[in-house]
Amino acid sequence: MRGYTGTGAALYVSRGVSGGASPAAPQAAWVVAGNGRGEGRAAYEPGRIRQEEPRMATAAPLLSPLSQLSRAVSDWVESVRALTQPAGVRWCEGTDAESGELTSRLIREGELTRLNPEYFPGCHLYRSSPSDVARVEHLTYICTRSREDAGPNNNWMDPGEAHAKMRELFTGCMRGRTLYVIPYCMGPIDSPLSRCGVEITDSAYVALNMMTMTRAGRPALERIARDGKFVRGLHSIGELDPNRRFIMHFPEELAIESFGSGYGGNALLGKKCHALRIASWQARSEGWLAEHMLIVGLESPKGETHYIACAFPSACGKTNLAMLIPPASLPGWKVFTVGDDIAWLHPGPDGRLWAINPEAGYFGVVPGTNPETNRNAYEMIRRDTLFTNVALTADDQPWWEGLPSGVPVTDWQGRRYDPSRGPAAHPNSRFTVSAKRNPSYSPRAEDPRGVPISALVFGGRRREVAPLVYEARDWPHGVLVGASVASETTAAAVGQVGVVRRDPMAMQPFCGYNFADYWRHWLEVGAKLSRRPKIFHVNWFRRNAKGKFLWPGFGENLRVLAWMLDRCSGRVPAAETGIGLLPRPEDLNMQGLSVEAASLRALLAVDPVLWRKEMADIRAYLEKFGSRLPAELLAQIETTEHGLENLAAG
Ligand code: GTP
Ligand code: SPV
Ligand code: MN
Repeated sequence: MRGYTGTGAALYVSRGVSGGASPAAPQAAWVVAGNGRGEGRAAYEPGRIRQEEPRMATAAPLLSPLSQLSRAVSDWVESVRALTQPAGVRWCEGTDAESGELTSRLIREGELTRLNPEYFPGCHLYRSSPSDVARVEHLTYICTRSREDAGPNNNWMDPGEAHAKMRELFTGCMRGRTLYVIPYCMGPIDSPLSRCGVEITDSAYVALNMMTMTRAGRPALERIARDGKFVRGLHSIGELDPNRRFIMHFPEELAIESFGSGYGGNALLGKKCHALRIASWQARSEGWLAEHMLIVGLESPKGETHYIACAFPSACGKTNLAMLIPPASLPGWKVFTVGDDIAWLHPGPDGRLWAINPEAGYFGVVPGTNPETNRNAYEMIRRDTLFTNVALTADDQPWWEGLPSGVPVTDWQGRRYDPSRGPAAHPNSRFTVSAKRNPSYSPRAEDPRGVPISALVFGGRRREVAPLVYEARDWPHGVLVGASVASETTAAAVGQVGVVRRDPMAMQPFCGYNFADYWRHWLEVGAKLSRRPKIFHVNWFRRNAKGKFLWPGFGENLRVLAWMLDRCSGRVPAAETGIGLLPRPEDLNMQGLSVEAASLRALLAVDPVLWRKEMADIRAYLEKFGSRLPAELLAQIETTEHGLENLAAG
């Protein structure tokens, strides 16, 4: 198909190029940036909540062509066109009609399969290349002038060398293909906390995903034209050859170059590449935090609402916690999702931390989703959802491990299902769906100010050591707790599954700079806040000797969150242990839940022997960061070690 650059240009009413007309959005929270034409300068009106992002009218011919909105963007597109030599260029408007058109095209070309329209209306299946099913951390690089700025936590390459390598791969790589230009905004389109980017890709599947996952299209490009600043993300699927695959980040240039994968975080550049790796770098210089966190609102039976943000590593329960359904035995609680994967946290003028979700959709783990674990998620993905790498039943319904019914006949690779070849759905199979399909979507998710955060929660997937929940002594100790997160690896990244590794703040794969500098930045942000959130650590994944989970998880996790809110409001005391503050058993609401007393004891125990070993391991890990490691973290380790000695003695 030919792109539509230039076609019918005579019909458009040109408003000229306004790129770079106004300075970047101001940092002071809540002030809505002007648009360079004297409009929209008003300060944020409290109480006014946008339910809908502005969608462009369908009368496209009356609007200027996208290619004329921003000179900086069109110059870049032109240079990429010359390099990659596509058959056509298509600028994405971001309308539903356009998504429909892309979908039809992918169906025609045999890339998408329409799922049973009776049970799954508007749903489709995409099968990725079998060697392209997850993020590739070993092929992901941070390219900064100084190697130390990337830190021991990242793969590093010299920017000149990386550009040269990528240039070679990108040369002529889009011949015979369409080049899609996707302008996008991460965050509510009118929020001063949002940031924009443009992804160029030769994958219609990636374009389709980006249109669900971000606020993509004309409004984003209009904002870029006003801001004059955007992240450049260049992506090509190349030949999908794992040996010619690289995900390169140039934080100093606000640029991303990704080649050879069409999957998730490797290819949807607004997500991990921009909203975490590049944004974390920007956030450090601008005084905020870009984190791998869900954001959820909890309304208690008394009508008190608190927002919390939680960082768990990939495939460790963020989407599920963000969409939690309160158990029947905890009547009166309501839960609202603001975000399920990424949070941008800004110190507000009131001394609190305010969060926006930069994303507009969910790219969620499919296996395990069922009416028992999460009815909302299960219902959400029954319509207008793009499935990647699930299995099929005989009547073209999607199927995955963890469903209570249905029989898979075709596996995720499109072969006749044979259990001896492994699971029917890939363990990292995903759904892409608009956040607006979520029955518990918070109206505050569109609030340009974001939401105020009462508690930050770190967590990991650990069969042992880490108790169900504990509270950090204070912010600096909370930074140590975050920096010490360890978790079993999952199918979200290529590599061995189930191996415990350090994953500080759940950001090991995503921090765009040296962790030592990042922890220092965390300490500094905390010092600036006058109303700091409390910091907690949770572990829903403790197991007994037989390998069975000790805690029921999912909706029942609300009991733990309720205790945190009691702590935030100063309603209950807590038990001092060496590692932090634990609930007294009587303060966890266990009404209507049967967990054996021995299990609960194990869940709330701090074993001094295991923990001394754990602290030695944490110390050894942190010391790898050398002299850049903030001394405050070492001091916090010492305090904890001391506390553990006393615990052993006591
Ligand atoms: P990413 O999208 O990769 O960042 O994952 P995520 O952190 O959003 O994880 P998600 O909520 O999708 O859960 C991943 C897997 O863990 C799924 O198979 C869930 O069913 C399972 N899971 C989530 N929450 C719990 C829990 O509380 N207990 C147990 N046992 N399993 C859980
Ligand atoms: C994760 O791995 O943390 C994800 C999926 O959320 S991906 O978009 O592939 O990064
Ligand atoms: Mn994630």
